[in-house]
Parts: sequence; C-alpha cells; structure tokens
Amino acid sequence: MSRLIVISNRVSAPKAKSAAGAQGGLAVALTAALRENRGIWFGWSGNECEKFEGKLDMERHDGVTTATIDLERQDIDEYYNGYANRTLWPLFHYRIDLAEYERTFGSGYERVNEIFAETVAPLIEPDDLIWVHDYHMLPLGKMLRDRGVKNRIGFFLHIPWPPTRLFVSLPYHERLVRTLLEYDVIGFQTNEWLESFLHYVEKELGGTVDEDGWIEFEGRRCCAKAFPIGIDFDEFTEAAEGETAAEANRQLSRSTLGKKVIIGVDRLDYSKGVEERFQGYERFLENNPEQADHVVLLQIAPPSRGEVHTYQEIRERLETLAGHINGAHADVDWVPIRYVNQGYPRPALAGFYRASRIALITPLRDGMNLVAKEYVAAQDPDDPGVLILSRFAGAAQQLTEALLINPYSTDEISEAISQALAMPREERIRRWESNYANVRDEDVIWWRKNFVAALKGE
Ligand code: ADQ
Repeated sequence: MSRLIVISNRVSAPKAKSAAGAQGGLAVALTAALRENRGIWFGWSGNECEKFEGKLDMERHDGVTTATIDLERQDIDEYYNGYANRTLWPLFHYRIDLAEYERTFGSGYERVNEIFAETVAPLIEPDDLIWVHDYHMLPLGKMLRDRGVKNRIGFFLHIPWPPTRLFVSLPYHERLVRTLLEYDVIGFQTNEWLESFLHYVEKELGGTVDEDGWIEFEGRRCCAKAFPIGIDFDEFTEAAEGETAAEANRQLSRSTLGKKVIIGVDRLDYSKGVEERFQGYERFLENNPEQADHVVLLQIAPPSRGEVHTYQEIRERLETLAGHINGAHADVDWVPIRYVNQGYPRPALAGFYRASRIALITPLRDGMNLVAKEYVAAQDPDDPGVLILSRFAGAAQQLTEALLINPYSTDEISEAISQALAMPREERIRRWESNYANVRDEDVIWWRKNFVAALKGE
C-alpha cells in the first residue's frame, strides 16, 4: 500500500494541539488518513532558528510521523508574513487594495519553498502519494519535479481562486500558475473558484480544458476539480453532546437572561466581514427599536497574524465600532454586542452555537467557512436556530437553505435578522434538516476520500 505524505505550512498532528486546546477538523481528518496509510506530515514547526542547516525534526505520535523544520527570521518575514499573508491572502480574497507586491516577499517565498522541497524530497519513496496544502506552497510540486520526484502529487487550495482580471495584477502570475500545472490533481473548494482558475488557464496561458476538468498544457495533463471540505461531523456532534458543551450552553443562556443570542465566530481577519456584520446589526437595532433589547450579538474573534499590520488595524477598528454601537444603544441592564477576543475549545463552541438562535456569518469572501457547518451540526433538532450566511462563502453553495445575504448590504443583514427572529419553528426545522443532511453526508472524511481517490487516479 502506498504511503501518504501530507505537506502544509504548519503541522498539526496529535502532539501539537492548536491554541484552542483541540485539534481542528482538518488535522483530525488528515491524521486519520496518515494513520491508515503509514504517512508523514511535513511542514514548518512554527519556530524560528538562528541559521537553518537542514535540520529535520522527526517524531512519531499516535501512529503518525511528523517531520518539521524551523525557519530563519528573514524567511518567516518574507515567506509567511510577507508573500503568503500580505500578497496572496488579500489578492485571493479579492482585496487587491491590500495586496503588497514586494520583490523580497516573492523571492523569500520561492526560497522557502525550495527549502521545503530540498528537505522533504529525500523522505519520498517511489510509491508515495503526495498531498500539498494551500497557498503557502503553490510552487512546491514543480520544485519536487525539478528534484526528480515522479510520484503522483496533488494540491488543494483552501481559499478562493480570484477572477482572472484580479489575478493578473500579481507580478509573475504566469510563472506561478505554470508551477501549479506540474501537479497531477489541483483541488478547489467550489466550482466558482475552479472556473476562475480554468478561465485563467485557457485565456491567459492558452491551455485546453475538457468538460471533466482535464487540462492539457505544453504536453502535460492534469486534472482540476472542486472538492468542498466538510467538518469532522462525528467528532463535532460527539463534542456537542458532552458536558463541556452543555456547561457552555448553560453559561451563555444564563447570562443572556432569555434574550435571543446571535453568534459570530471567526479568526479576526478582514475577509470575514465582521465590521459589515456589526454595521448590519446596528441597522437592525435602529430599524427595530422594539426588538432591540430582546437580542444580543456574541462575537468571538481571537486575534490572528498579529505580526501583520493590517491585522492590528482591523482589531482596532472593530474595538472602536463595537464601543460605538454599545455606547449608542446600551441600557443599564443590556449591552447589544459582546465582543470576545479569545478562542474557545471546540466543545465549548458547540455549546455556544446550540444556545444561539441565529448564526450571523458574513464573510466578504471565504474559501469554504467551516463555522457555518459547525453551527448547523450543533443545533437541537427539535428547536434549531437559523443560519444567516454570506453568499460569498464557499459554504453557501452547499448550505442552500440558509438565509443567504450580500454582506456588503447593511439592509440585507438587518432584514435577514428580522426574518430569522420571526421564523416559525416548522420553517426553521425544514431549512435546518436540509442543511444538516449536507453537513453530515459531505463531511471531512468524504472530502479526504474523494481527494485521495482522485490523487490515485481512480
Ligand atoms: P479559516 O479562515 O481559518 O480557514 P474557517 O473555515 O471558518 O476559517 O474556520 C476554521 C476552524 O477554526 C473552524 O473549525 C472554527 O471552529 C475554528 N475557529 C474559527 N474561529 C474561532 C474562534 N474564534 N475560536 C475558536 N475556534 C475558531 C481556511 C479558509 C476557510 C476554509 C478552511 C478549511 O479560509 O474558507 O473553510 O480553511 O479549508
């Protein structure tokens, strides 16, 4: 049986628990696949070293081998904080106004990808399947090919692929896509991102694409397809039934004194549309003064990528906005927004989701958005809450019974809140059942199996 080699920027195998104290769904799914296939998970340790001299830290935990390297300060600044998070992340989320095109970022990105390729190549055996993840590693497949790796190599992009008109604003865009075409399988979250990618390949590169997603370009053939990611449904629903979830549910319900809770849970990132959410909620408070003190918005958003200036700015802007809305609308016994700057373990999140009548998820652009799926999974089947979801999240293509909104429209957000609060129980159940079936059936195991099957050429 062939082994699976997973390569991603950060490694989150059993030993390395995430900040929230539990493994994320992706880590759980990949760990299970690695265990079944005697695999290796390779990536950056998250640590800095004085001078990188090829040192590889191999560890085995719970049936999974992890192989990590440390990076030098300059590499972290140019590759991770620079090209990945200040160039590609904003551009791929359609924010060319925020994208920074520093030459040193691009060269740092290529240098670090060469380091990854050089370090991981000797670990690869002829039968291994290689699965590379996300925008940090776009050119890695090509760099492995340059080192003689002939194995099947797949790539999965967790974030959107931007329309060609935006993508061409990236210097050396053609060079980057050419490297991608060295993979055997290129996976996207949704057909929309897939179509944007194929459009670029046809119109800018002159490649040909058949109706099954097979690309032919300069004598090479590869397959591009959508593989929408899901949550670890079994693990999550089990957590939702446990005591931690029940306690979190009670804690939130007790402290909100019968008010209807509207919940938002995000990594603090401008792509998540939290400012627009706050503005839409304020519009609701202004338009519906009689309902105002019957609701409370709980926004959970721990800071992320603190080393990048734009993220410090968004944090400040949100604090100011929440303060302004609370100042303008609060009463002695009621504050409209509870804004919490910390992460919670998944079982606690499950309890908060269940205690909330509405989830308000308003990304301006999101590859998938797993919070929307977790919210659906955590609901009480007899009295489920309502999911309000941005039509610009990948998840909107599957969760079609959510109230789909345009997050740029404060009025649409406000009206969706009114509609959700007034929604009869039967309608809530009908909508939830349809979304729930999707979250259950197209979970992370389904996603992983589909991708690995495509990678094997099945
Ligand atoms: P993210 O942008 O991080 O992921 P998302 O999918 O919403 O976005 O969340 C991933 C996980 O982080 C979820 O399991 C969620 O519970 C957890 N999380 C988020 N905020 C949290 C908080 N405040 N406290 C605790 N946990 C929190 C990227 C892409 C997404 C894509 C995923 C997976 O940007 O579009 O869905 O990868 O492919």
